[in-house]
Amino acid sequence: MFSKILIANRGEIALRILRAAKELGIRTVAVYSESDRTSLHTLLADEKFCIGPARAMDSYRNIANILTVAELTKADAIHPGYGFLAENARFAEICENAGVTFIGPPPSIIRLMGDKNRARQEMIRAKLPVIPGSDKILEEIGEAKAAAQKIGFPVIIKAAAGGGGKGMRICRTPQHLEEQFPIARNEAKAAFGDPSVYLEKYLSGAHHIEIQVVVDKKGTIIVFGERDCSVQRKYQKLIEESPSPFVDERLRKRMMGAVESAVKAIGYQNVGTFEFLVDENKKYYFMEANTRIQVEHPVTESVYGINLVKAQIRAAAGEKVTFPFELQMRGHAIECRINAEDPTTFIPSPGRIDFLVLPGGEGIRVDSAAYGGWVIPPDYDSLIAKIIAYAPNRLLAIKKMQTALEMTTIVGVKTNIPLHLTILANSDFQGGTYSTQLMEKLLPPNGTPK
Ligand code: MV4
Repeated sequence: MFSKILIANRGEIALRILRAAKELGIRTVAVYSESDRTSLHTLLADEKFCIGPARAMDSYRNIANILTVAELTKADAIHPGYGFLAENARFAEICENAGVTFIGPPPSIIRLMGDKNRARQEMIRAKLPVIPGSDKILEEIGEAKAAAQKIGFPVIIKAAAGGGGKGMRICRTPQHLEEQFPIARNEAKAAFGDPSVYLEKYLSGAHHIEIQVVVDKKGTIIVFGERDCSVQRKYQKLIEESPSPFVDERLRKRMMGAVESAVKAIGYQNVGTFEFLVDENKKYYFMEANTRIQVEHPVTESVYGINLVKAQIRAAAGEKVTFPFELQMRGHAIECRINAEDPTTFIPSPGRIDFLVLPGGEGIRVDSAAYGGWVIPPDYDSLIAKIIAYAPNRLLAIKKMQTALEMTTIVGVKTNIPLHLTILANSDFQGGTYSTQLMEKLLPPNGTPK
């Protein structure tokens, strides 16, 4: 096992990783930017180093500075968390070359899955169903129109270097595609330094279902039951739950089996998430794989009673990942992402938290690095807390979440708690019959919540 790990992240996930390391008896090194001097992860780590100015490019994405700290502190490993350098294959490679273990999959796997079009082709080879698509990068509009004609409208343009929804555009007609195609390429070039885009058939009213895996270096493959992430706004997940109210035992087993085949086919290692769309007929299609620990991992931890970050660290250290009980999904977990933002305009609301009361009690977990008096810097994402409710069944979990949100008091910054309460009270959400269309129904363009 490692003696010391460097946490190359900030906020709630840095604290989450710090706790896991401490439980495993591993010393921790925090790195922080100039705007994070008073952040909790730096205050609680064994050692801490400022790695640069607020701008992520100069600090949390600054490979040279992070590796300098790793060498200085003789850290055995680096945990990248999510975002920042978590899916940077070059960073993983540089870590390994410097003799520091990158806590994640090998660079080749990160690179493969980072190219969303290549990942699709690889999954076709592994015999997974994928969404009908162009199956190649489209360079010019003629090619794109021909591909769309074959696929059938509506289609969705996706950036090969993207993922997580960035640079995606839905096109309902050839005219629409003609207009959006150059914009999408420019956007992809600006956002990812790569204009490559491809097409997929756009499946409306589907369910966004993802499957978590943990693979150790001894050949153990652990596939977990699903998370439902259909509640998204502008491709930002808002609420996740496990199990999915839409997935039955038969579908779960089929999807878990498909992911196990995929893991074997590509030699996947460490933690990962395979994202699928599932249509009304319960047909599932691979979309993309994420080679990191995800924001929503706690819902899986809750229903399985395990610690995925500890499992991830053990896997990276070469240990066999085992649990002292039989793995089975029990009860129901829901996570709400609390963002410091205006609940109707979605404009970020950084600033000082004047007063903070977070919920607690049986079945409530809060993953947050926020505290009263903390000044939320404007430089990073607006996630300030994840509230996870766990109960014996879905209705009890919803009720527990509603109670927790009502008892949460955040003074000084605006939050999306009112939006969460609107979603939780919605009859499609409560009935478990919602799909990826829920937020469009709930928030008509430029309108106020229904
Ligand atoms: C799609 C899709 C429908 N068809 N791809 C969103 C995040 C990213 N990881 C993939 N996403 C989607 N990809 C095809 N071919 C639907 C989504 C999607 C979604 C779309 C609109 C509104 C809400 C959504 C919630 C989850 C997934």
